[in-house]
Amino acid sequence: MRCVKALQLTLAVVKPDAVAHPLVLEALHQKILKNFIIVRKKDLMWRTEDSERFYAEHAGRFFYQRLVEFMASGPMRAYILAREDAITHWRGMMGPTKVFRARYTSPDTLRGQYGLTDTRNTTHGSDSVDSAKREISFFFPEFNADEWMSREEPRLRLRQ
Ligand code: IDP
Repeated sequence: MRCVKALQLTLAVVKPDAVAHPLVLEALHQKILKNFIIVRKKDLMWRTEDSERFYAEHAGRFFYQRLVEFMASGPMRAYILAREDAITHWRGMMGPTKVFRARYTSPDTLRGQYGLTDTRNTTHGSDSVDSAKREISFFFPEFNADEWMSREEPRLRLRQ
């Protein structure tokens, strides 16, 4: 019997700058399909209040207002993704936060390839197990992660 590590869930968001460009959105979607099991997918748009709530930890930082307005400026696409080490894998695919750094040190990452500015940097990804749990509930309040882990995960893991 093959023995593989348990699948992990993470939240991935394609931000408004990338959703606005159909070819970029499609390229990101294809990369996601190749690397992850897509558990849920949703297109949505935030109100400013949603954006403020989601990024509350950054309140007071110089880029906060710009970030909050940008994230509520157009449609986004959110995914719940699964694979082994999904959190680290997606963060690695995204690349560094700052676009200059991404472009010069990690040109093959999503931000290195498609990022426009430090704010308009294509994607968001949870950075820990706790934040994945919280952020999945934020975007997909109807999704029951515990139930998915007990019912779907064992079946999907064996297919890997
Ligand atoms: P992350 O998205 O790589 O996890 P965080 O530090 O959590 O980075 O910042 C959240 C978001 O805030 C970033 O993705 C980016 O859109 C924005 N941001 C972070 N640092 C800066 C900055 O120095 N200038 C402008 N925007 C920033």
